[in-house]
Amino acid sequence: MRHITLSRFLIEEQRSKNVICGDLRLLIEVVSRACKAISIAIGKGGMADVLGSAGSDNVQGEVQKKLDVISNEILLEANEWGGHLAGMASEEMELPHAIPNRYPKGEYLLLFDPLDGSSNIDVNVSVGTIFSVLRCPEGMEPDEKAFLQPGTQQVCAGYAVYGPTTLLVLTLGDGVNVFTLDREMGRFVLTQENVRIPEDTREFAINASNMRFWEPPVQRYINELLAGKEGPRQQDFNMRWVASMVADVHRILCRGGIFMYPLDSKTLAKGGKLRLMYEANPMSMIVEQAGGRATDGRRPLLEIQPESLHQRVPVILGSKNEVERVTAYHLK
Ligand code: AHM
Ligand code: MG
Repeated sequence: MRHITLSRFLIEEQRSKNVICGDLRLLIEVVSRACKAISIAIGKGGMADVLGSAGSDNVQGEVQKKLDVISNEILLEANEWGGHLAGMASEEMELPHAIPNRYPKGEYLLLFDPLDGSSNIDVNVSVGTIFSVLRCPEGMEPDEKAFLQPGTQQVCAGYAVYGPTTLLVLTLGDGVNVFTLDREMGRFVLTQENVRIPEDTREFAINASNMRFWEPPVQRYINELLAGKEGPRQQDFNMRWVASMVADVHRILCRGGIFMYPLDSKTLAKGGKLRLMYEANPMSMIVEQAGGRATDGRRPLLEIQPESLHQRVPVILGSKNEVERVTAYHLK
Protein backbone atom coordinates (compact mmCIF):
# COMPACT_ATOMS: atom_id res chain seq x y z
CA MET A 1 0.00 0.00 0.00
CA ARG A 2 1.21 3.53 -0.78
CA HIS A 3 2.00 5.41 2.40
CA ILE A 4 -0.28 8.40 2.17
CA THR A 5 -0.08 10.59 5.22
CA LEU A 6 -3.07 12.57 6.47
CA SER A 7 -1.32 15.79 5.33
CA ARG A 8 -0.83 14.49 1.81
CA PHE A 9 -4.37 13.11 1.68
CA LEU A 10 -5.80 16.50 2.66
CA ILE A 11 -3.66 18.41 0.17
CA GLU A 12 -4.69 16.03 -2.62
CA GLU A 13 -8.37 16.36 -1.64
CA GLN A 14 -8.00 20.13 -1.76
CA ARG A 15 -6.32 20.05 -5.18
CA SER A 16 -8.38 17.46 -6.97
CA LYS A 17 -11.87 17.65 -5.56
CA ASN A 18 -12.05 21.11 -4.11
CA VAL A 19 -13.98 19.68 -1.14
CA ILE A 20 -11.82 21.51 1.38
CA CYS A 21 -10.05 24.84 1.66
CA GLY A 22 -6.77 25.72 3.39
CA ASP A 23 -8.46 26.66 6.66
CA LEU A 24 -10.39 23.40 6.91
CA ARG A 25 -7.21 21.51 6.10
CA LEU A 26 -5.41 23.31 8.92
CA LEU A 27 -8.33 22.60 11.26
CA ILE A 28 -8.18 18.85 10.58
CA GLU A 29 -4.39 18.79 10.91
CA VAL A 30 -4.62 20.60 14.25
CA VAL A 31 -7.36 18.28 15.55
CA SER A 32 -5.29 15.26 14.48
CA ARG A 33 -2.25 16.65 16.35
CA ALA A 34 -4.40 17.15 19.44
CA CYS A 35 -5.62 13.54 19.14
CA LYS A 36 -1.97 12.42 19.00
CA ALA A 37 -1.30 14.33 22.23
CA ILE A 38 -4.40 12.79 23.87
CA SER A 39 -3.28 9.33 22.72
CA ILE A 40 0.11 9.89 24.36
CA ALA A 41 -1.46 11.13 27.61
CA ILE A 42 -3.78 8.08 27.71
CA GLY A 43 -0.88 5.75 26.92
CA LYS A 44 1.01 6.88 30.02
CA GLY A 45 -1.79 5.46 32.19
CA GLY A 46 -0.77 4.63 35.73
CA MET A 47 2.80 5.90 35.17
CA ALA A 48 1.59 9.49 35.12
CA ASP A 49 -1.02 11.07 37.33
CA VAL A 50 -3.72 10.93 34.64
CA LEU A 51 -6.13 8.22 35.82
CA GLY A 52 -9.13 8.58 38.13
CA SER A 53 -11.56 11.39 38.82
CA ALA A 54 -10.74 15.08 38.56
CA GLY A 55 -12.91 15.86 41.59
CA SER A 56 -15.33 17.98 39.49
CA ASP A 57 -18.62 17.56 37.61
CA ASN A 58 -19.22 18.69 34.02
CA VAL A 59 -22.23 20.63 32.72
CA GLN A 60 -24.16 17.33 32.43
CA GLY A 61 -23.65 16.71 36.15
CA GLU A 62 -21.32 13.78 35.39
CA VAL A 63 -18.12 13.13 37.32
CA GLN A 64 -15.15 14.31 35.24
CA LYS A 65 -12.16 12.04 34.87
CA LYS A 66 -8.73 13.68 34.92
CA LEU A 67 -8.32 12.65 31.31
CA ASP A 68 -11.67 14.31 30.38
CA VAL A 69 -10.20 17.60 31.61
CA ILE A 70 -6.74 17.02 30.09
CA SER A 71 -8.20 16.06 26.67
CA ASN A 72 -10.50 19.09 26.69
CA GLU A 73 -7.57 21.41 27.42
CA ILE A 74 -5.39 19.82 24.73
CA LEU A 75 -8.11 20.42 22.10
CA LEU A 76 -8.81 24.01 23.23
CA GLU A 77 -5.15 25.03 23.32
CA ALA A 78 -4.29 23.40 19.99
CA ASN A 79 -7.16 25.10 18.16
CA GLU A 80 -7.12 28.59 19.67
CA TRP A 81 -4.33 30.32 17.81
CA GLY A 82 -4.41 29.04 14.20
CA GLY A 83 -6.94 31.58 12.92
CA HIS A 84 -9.17 28.87 11.42
CA LEU A 85 -11.95 28.95 14.01
CA ALA A 86 -14.76 31.31 14.98
CA GLY A 87 -15.45 29.31 18.14
CA MET A 88 -15.47 25.96 19.89
CA ALA A 89 -17.96 24.00 21.96
CA SER A 90 -17.25 20.97 24.11
CA GLU A 91 -19.31 18.37 25.91
CA GLU A 92 -17.27 19.26 28.98
CA MET A 93 -18.07 23.01 28.99
CA GLU A 94 -21.39 24.73 29.59
CA LEU A 95 -20.84 27.59 27.14
CA PRO A 96 -18.97 27.94 23.83
CA HIS A 97 -15.29 28.78 24.17
CA ALA A 98 -14.51 32.14 22.55
CA ILE A 99 -11.26 32.54 20.62
CA PRO A 100 -9.11 35.01 22.63
CA ASN A 101 -8.98 38.49 21.08
CA ARG A 102 -5.23 38.32 20.53
CA TYR A 103 -5.76 35.71 17.77
CA PRO A 104 -7.40 36.09 14.35
CA LYS A 105 -10.72 34.36 13.78
CA GLY A 106 -11.84 32.04 10.99
CA GLU A 107 -15.17 30.86 9.64
CA TYR A 108 -15.46 27.42 11.27
CA LEU A 109 -17.06 26.16 14.46
CA LEU A 110 -15.54 23.09 16.10
CA LEU A 111 -17.53 20.86 18.46
CA PHE A 112 -16.11 17.92 20.36
CA ASP A 113 -16.53 15.22 22.94
CA PRO A 114 -12.90 15.24 24.08
CA LEU A 115 -12.93 11.81 25.69
CA ASP A 116 -15.87 9.61 24.86
CA GLY A 117 -16.38 6.47 26.93
CA SER A 118 -14.23 7.89 29.72
CA SER A 119 -15.76 5.52 32.29
CA ASN A 120 -13.62 2.88 30.53
CA ILE A 121 -10.34 4.70 30.99
CA ASP A 122 -9.41 3.25 34.38
CA VAL A 123 -9.89 -0.33 33.14
CA ASN A 124 -7.76 0.07 29.99
CA VAL A 125 -10.59 -0.28 27.46
CA SER A 126 -10.78 1.77 24.23
CA VAL A 127 -11.93 5.38 24.46
CA GLY A 128 -12.00 8.11 21.82
CA THR A 129 -12.46 11.72 20.73
CA ILE A 130 -15.41 12.73 18.54
CA PHE A 131 -15.55 16.00 16.59
CA SER A 132 -17.85 17.90 14.26
CA VAL A 133 -17.24 21.00 12.13
CA LEU A 134 -19.84 23.60 11.12
CA ARG A 135 -19.61 27.01 9.44
CA CYS A 136 -20.36 30.04 11.57
CA PRO A 137 -23.36 31.70 9.89
CA GLU A 138 -22.31 34.98 8.26
CA GLY A 139 -22.65 38.03 10.42
CA MET A 140 -23.33 35.95 13.56
CA GLU A 141 -21.30 35.98 16.76
CA PRO A 142 -20.07 32.47 17.67
CA ASP A 143 -22.43 32.20 20.62
CA GLU A 144 -24.66 29.21 21.40
CA LYS A 145 -27.17 30.17 18.68
CA ALA A 146 -24.53 29.98 15.94
CA PHE A 147 -23.86 26.32 16.82
CA LEU A 148 -27.52 25.25 16.69
CA GLN A 149 -27.48 23.85 13.14
CA PRO A 150 -28.77 20.46 12.04
CA GLY A 151 -26.22 17.71 11.33
CA THR A 152 -26.81 18.07 7.59
CA GLN A 153 -24.83 21.31 7.84
CA GLN A 154 -21.64 19.60 9.06
CA VAL A 155 -18.74 20.14 6.66
CA CYS A 156 -16.60 17.50 8.29
CA ALA A 157 -16.81 14.97 11.12
CA GLY A 158 -14.51 12.43 12.64
CA TYR A 159 -13.37 10.45 15.60
CA ALA A 160 -10.15 9.10 17.03
CA VAL A 161 -10.25 5.75 18.75
CA TYR A 162 -7.51 5.03 21.27
CA GLY A 163 -7.36 1.25 21.20
CA PRO A 164 -4.62 -1.29 20.44
CA THR A 165 -3.80 1.20 17.68
CA THR A 166 -4.82 4.84 17.52
CA LEU A 167 -7.03 5.49 14.50
CA LEU A 168 -8.48 8.64 13.02
CA VAL A 169 -11.70 8.19 11.06
CA LEU A 170 -12.65 11.14 8.89
CA THR A 171 -15.36 12.27 6.52
CA LEU A 172 -15.37 15.46 4.48
CA GLY A 173 -18.80 14.60 3.08
CA ASP A 174 -17.18 12.51 0.38
CA GLY A 175 -16.91 9.00 1.86
CA VAL A 176 -15.09 7.78 4.96
CA ASN A 177 -11.36 7.16 5.30
CA VAL A 178 -9.38 5.63 8.16
CA PHE A 179 -5.87 6.69 9.20
CA THR A 180 -3.60 4.79 11.59
CA LEU A 181 -1.18 6.57 13.91
CA ASP A 182 2.39 5.64 13.07
CA ARG A 183 3.84 6.16 16.56
CA GLU A 184 7.51 6.12 15.50
CA MET A 185 7.03 8.76 12.82
CA GLY A 186 4.31 10.66 14.70
CA ARG A 187 1.98 10.84 11.71
CA PHE A 188 -1.36 9.43 10.59
CA VAL A 189 -1.23 7.14 7.54
CA LEU A 190 -4.21 6.23 5.33
CA THR A 191 -5.01 2.55 5.96
CA GLN A 192 -8.63 2.12 4.76
CA GLU A 193 -10.23 4.01 1.90
CA ASN A 194 -13.90 4.64 1.27
CA VAL A 195 -15.18 2.31 4.01
CA ARG A 196 -18.65 0.86 3.49
CA ILE A 197 -20.97 -0.56 6.17
CA PRO A 198 -22.71 -3.78 5.04
CA GLU A 199 -26.48 -3.22 4.63
CA ASP A 200 -27.34 -6.38 6.57
CA THR A 201 -25.97 -7.62 9.85
CA ARG A 202 -26.41 -10.25 12.54
CA GLU A 203 -24.79 -8.24 15.31
CA PHE A 204 -26.30 -5.66 17.63
CA ALA A 205 -24.97 -3.33 20.34
CA ILE A 206 -27.17 -2.10 23.17
CA ASN A 207 -26.93 -1.86 26.96
CA ALA A 208 -29.36 -4.69 27.64
CA SER A 209 -29.51 -3.93 31.37
CA ASN A 210 -31.92 -1.12 30.42
CA MET A 211 -34.37 -3.50 28.72
CA ARG A 212 -37.22 -2.97 31.16
CA PHE A 213 -37.01 0.81 30.65
CA TRP A 214 -37.20 0.79 26.80
CA GLU A 215 -40.18 1.77 24.67
CA PRO A 216 -42.28 -1.06 23.13
CA PRO A 217 -40.77 -0.82 19.57
CA VAL A 218 -37.24 -1.37 20.93
CA GLN A 219 -38.42 -4.17 23.24
CA ARG A 220 -40.08 -5.84 20.26
CA TYR A 221 -37.01 -5.49 18.02
CA ILE A 222 -34.51 -6.81 20.58
CA ASN A 223 -36.82 -9.66 21.64
CA GLU A 224 -37.03 -10.73 18.01
CA LEU A 225 -33.22 -10.76 17.74
CA LEU A 226 -32.87 -12.68 21.00
CA ALA A 227 -35.38 -15.30 19.82
CA GLY A 228 -32.82 -16.23 17.15
CA LYS A 229 -33.51 -19.08 14.74
CA GLU A 230 -36.73 -20.00 16.55
CA GLY A 231 -38.11 -16.43 16.30
CA PRO A 232 -39.57 -14.36 13.44
CA ARG A 233 -36.10 -13.41 12.14
CA GLN A 234 -35.18 -17.10 11.73
CA GLN A 235 -31.50 -16.53 12.44
CA ASP A 236 -29.23 -16.09 15.42
CA PHE A 237 -27.86 -12.66 16.32
CA ASN A 238 -24.74 -11.85 18.31
CA MET A 239 -24.38 -9.00 20.82
CA ARG A 240 -21.47 -6.67 21.69
CA TRP A 241 -21.38 -3.66 24.06
CA VAL A 242 -18.11 -1.89 24.85
CA ALA A 243 -19.82 1.15 26.44
CA SER A 244 -17.49 3.45 24.47
CA MET A 245 -19.51 4.78 21.56
CA VAL A 246 -16.36 5.25 19.47
CA ALA A 247 -15.38 1.60 19.89
CA ASP A 248 -18.92 0.31 19.25
CA VAL A 249 -19.38 2.51 16.18
CA HIS A 250 -15.93 1.62 14.89
CA ARG A 251 -16.75 -2.08 15.04
CA ILE A 252 -19.88 -1.36 13.00
CA LEU A 253 -17.84 0.60 10.46
CA CYS A 254 -15.49 -2.39 10.12
CA ARG A 255 -17.97 -5.25 9.89
CA GLY A 256 -21.54 -3.94 10.13
CA GLY A 257 -23.99 -4.02 13.03
CA ILE A 258 -26.59 -1.87 14.70
CA PHE A 259 -25.84 0.44 17.64
CA MET A 260 -28.69 1.64 19.83
CA TYR A 261 -28.91 3.97 22.79
CA PRO A 262 -32.68 4.32 22.62
CA LEU A 263 -35.03 6.41 24.69
CA ASP A 264 -35.80 4.79 28.04
CA SER A 265 -37.86 5.78 31.03
CA LYS A 266 -34.68 6.64 32.98
CA THR A 267 -33.48 9.24 30.46
CA LEU A 268 -36.91 10.29 29.12
CA ALA A 269 -36.89 13.65 30.91
CA LYS A 270 -33.54 14.54 29.35
CA GLY A 271 -34.52 13.29 25.87
CA GLY A 272 -32.03 10.39 25.80
CA LYS A 273 -28.50 9.61 26.95
CA LEU A 274 -26.21 10.64 24.10
CA ARG A 275 -25.58 14.19 22.99
CA LEU A 276 -26.87 15.39 19.62
CA MET A 277 -24.11 17.88 18.82
CA TYR A 278 -21.04 16.04 20.14
CA GLU A 279 -21.90 12.38 19.59
CA ALA A 280 -25.02 11.71 17.48
CA ASN A 281 -24.40 14.21 14.65
CA PRO A 282 -20.74 13.46 13.88
CA MET A 283 -21.27 9.70 14.19
CA SER A 284 -24.40 9.89 12.00
CA MET A 285 -22.51 11.79 9.29
CA ILE A 286 -19.76 9.14 9.29
CA VAL A 287 -22.21 6.23 9.29
CA GLU A 288 -24.34 7.71 6.49
CA GLN A 289 -21.24 8.55 4.45
CA ALA A 290 -20.32 4.87 4.75
CA GLY A 291 -23.75 3.77 3.45
CA GLY A 292 -25.40 3.20 6.85
CA ARG A 293 -28.39 4.93 8.45
CA ALA A 294 -28.89 6.92 11.64
CA THR A 295 -32.22 7.85 13.23
CA ASP A 296 -33.64 8.73 16.63
CA GLY A 297 -36.22 5.99 16.03
CA ARG A 298 -38.53 8.32 14.17
CA ARG A 299 -36.52 10.70 11.96
CA PRO A 300 -33.01 10.97 10.56
CA LEU A 301 -30.72 12.28 13.31
CA LEU A 302 -28.99 14.60 10.85
CA GLU A 303 -32.25 16.48 10.19
CA ILE A 304 -32.97 17.40 13.81
CA GLN A 305 -32.92 21.14 14.45
CA PRO A 306 -30.99 21.46 17.74
CA GLU A 307 -32.59 23.55 20.47
CA SER A 308 -29.64 23.64 22.83
CA LEU A 309 -25.94 22.90 22.78
CA HIS A 310 -26.10 19.95 25.17
CA GLN A 311 -29.36 18.47 23.86
CA ARG A 312 -29.67 14.69 24.19
CA VAL A 313 -31.28 12.30 21.72
CA PRO A 314 -32.03 8.60 21.29
CA VAL A 315 -29.53 7.08 18.83
CA ILE A 316 -30.03 4.15 16.45
CA LEU A 317 -27.36 3.77 13.77
CA GLY A 318 -25.47 1.31 11.62
CA SER A 319 -26.40 -1.23 8.94
CA LYS A 320 -29.11 0.25 6.73
CA ASN A 321 -31.69 -2.55 6.72
CA GLU A 322 -31.69 -3.03 10.50
CA VAL A 323 -31.91 0.71 11.28
CA GLU A 324 -34.80 1.02 8.83
CA ARG A 325 -36.56 -1.94 10.49
CA VAL A 326 -36.38 -0.49 14.05
CA THR A 327 -37.40 2.92 12.73
CA ALA A 328 -40.41 1.35 11.00
CA TYR A 329 -41.38 -0.34 14.31
CA HIS A 330 -41.38 3.09 15.98
CA LEU A 331 -43.49 4.66 13.23
CA LYS A 332 -46.14 1.93 13.21
P1 AHM B 1 -19.38 9.89 27.88
O1 AHM B 1 -19.27 10.76 26.66
O2 AHM B 1 -19.65 10.68 29.11
O3 AHM B 1 -18.24 8.95 28.04
O4 AHM B 1 -20.75 9.01 27.74
C1 AHM B 1 -21.10 8.44 26.53
C2 AHM B 1 -20.93 6.93 26.59
C3 AHM B 1 -20.89 6.33 25.22
O5 AHM B 1 -19.58 6.27 24.75
C4 AHM B 1 -21.46 4.95 25.45
O6 AHM B 1 -22.10 4.44 24.30
C5 AHM B 1 -22.44 5.16 26.56
O7 AHM B 1 -22.05 6.35 27.23
C6 AHM B 1 -22.42 4.01 27.54
O8 AHM B 1 -23.44 4.17 28.45
P2 AHM B 1 -23.80 3.03 29.55
O9 AHM B 1 -22.73 3.10 30.57
O10 AHM B 1 -25.15 3.49 30.04
O11 AHM B 1 -23.87 1.71 28.84
MG1 MG C 1 -17.51 12.27 27.06
